Amino acid sequence: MSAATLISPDIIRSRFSAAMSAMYRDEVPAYGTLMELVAEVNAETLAADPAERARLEANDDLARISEERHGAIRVGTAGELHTIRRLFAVMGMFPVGYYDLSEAGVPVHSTAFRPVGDAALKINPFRVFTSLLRLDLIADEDLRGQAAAILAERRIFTPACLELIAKAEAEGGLNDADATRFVAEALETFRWQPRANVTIDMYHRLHDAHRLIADVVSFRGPHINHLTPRTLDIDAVQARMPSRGITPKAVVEGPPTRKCPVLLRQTSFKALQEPVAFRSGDDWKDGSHTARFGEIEQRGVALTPKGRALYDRLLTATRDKVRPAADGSNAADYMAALSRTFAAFPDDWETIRAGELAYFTYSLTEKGLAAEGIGDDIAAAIAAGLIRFDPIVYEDFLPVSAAGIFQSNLGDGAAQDFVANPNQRRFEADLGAEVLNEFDHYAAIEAASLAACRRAPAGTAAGTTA
Ligand code: OOG
Ligand code: NI
Repeated sequence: MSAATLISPDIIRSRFSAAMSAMYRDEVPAYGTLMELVAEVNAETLAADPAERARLEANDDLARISEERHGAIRVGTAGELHTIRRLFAVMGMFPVGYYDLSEAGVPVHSTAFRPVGDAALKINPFRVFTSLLRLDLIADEDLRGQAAAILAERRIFTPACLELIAKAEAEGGLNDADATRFVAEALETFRWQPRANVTIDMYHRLHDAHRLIADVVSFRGPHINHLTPRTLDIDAVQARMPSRGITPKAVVEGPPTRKCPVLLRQTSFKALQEPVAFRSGDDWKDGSHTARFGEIEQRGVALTPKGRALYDRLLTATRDKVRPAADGSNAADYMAALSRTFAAFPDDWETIRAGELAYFTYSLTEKGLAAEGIGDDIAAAIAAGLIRFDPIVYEDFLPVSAAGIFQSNLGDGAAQDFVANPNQRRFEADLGAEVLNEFDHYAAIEAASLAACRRAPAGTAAGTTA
């Protein structure tokens, strides 16, 4: 009986991402400007390319093409991470992937909470890149203890939010009215806190240890630090940002511009300096903090481990030649070197597919539906026009790109040398769940599509039954 009144987690997620978007545009006006620019460039791209427009129309909701795809937060303790997992589960968002950013000079490890499966992604693709601060990587033992003590005191979830999470877990979901309350209460966790939790002296000590530590420890909650709409032409948005009075980061992260897009390209406008009041006895003292920015993303095909190894090799080779400078002075050299190096990555779909560099979904053509099976040789079945293949979109993140986004928004010189030590076990213990391995997930989608092609009864297209 009561199950009939529960509403879908996908709907709660849609309401939540719309509420986050409105809150963030309100809090960060430059983000609203970025959203306008993205909508303008997307409209131009669609007008100039009717074939792309038709393809998108078949697969996506064109009216929502410029909406947010992801946001990011940074939490401070294992307990916070554990509860945030439960909060996102109410909205059908589950941890996918493990990203160790210590390797890239940022003292966090992360996952992405996201909808899993085509139907859920289509209803609303919003995901949240979530990082856990690693105080264990901080050398100063005294400061480490004080930071841990400050974090232990704070409560980042409202009591009503915790109650509604427990209710959703106990009853298998939320009804409409509870879902509305849940979205409002959950939003409080992600809201900007203009009043810091610490004195300005403590802020500076944390900041000197690492800017990211100051960003996490100094505040009462894990403010959303960026939102990211989807663009159909990231190069155009990057180029036009200055004309709108916003400063883009120096380079676009990820692969270069290609005919066959792979993985994920992303860029952002630089984080803004914002006024913050710091504790000073019973009073407050004015200061500032730089944390929040806006980002854009453009996604391509998910790569297999073999394709990803090639991608990583080419990216490393590029960066060995030209390391992108934080001030952007060698940005053009870097982007040119990236394009040159990536000439070694095949740029037509059949070569990419045959080389097992990326994941695809397979489906029967009209001819395939009418045929007596497709045989064992996939390449032959494609050549004979029995099956077609379409790229599976990469829905996850890239550690080197994420580190580039972190660094350009934490300020110059934010990278430090940490002993790289991925610790997925520890992360999963804190999370209270295992993360889904993204490669396994894409491989399973591909395998299921091939199995469906093989299972289809012969002569389906002609209307006969097996
Ligand atoms: C997260 C940076 C990573 C992305 O798009 O790769 C990220 C952060 O700054 O907290 O959002
Ligand atoms: Ni991001």
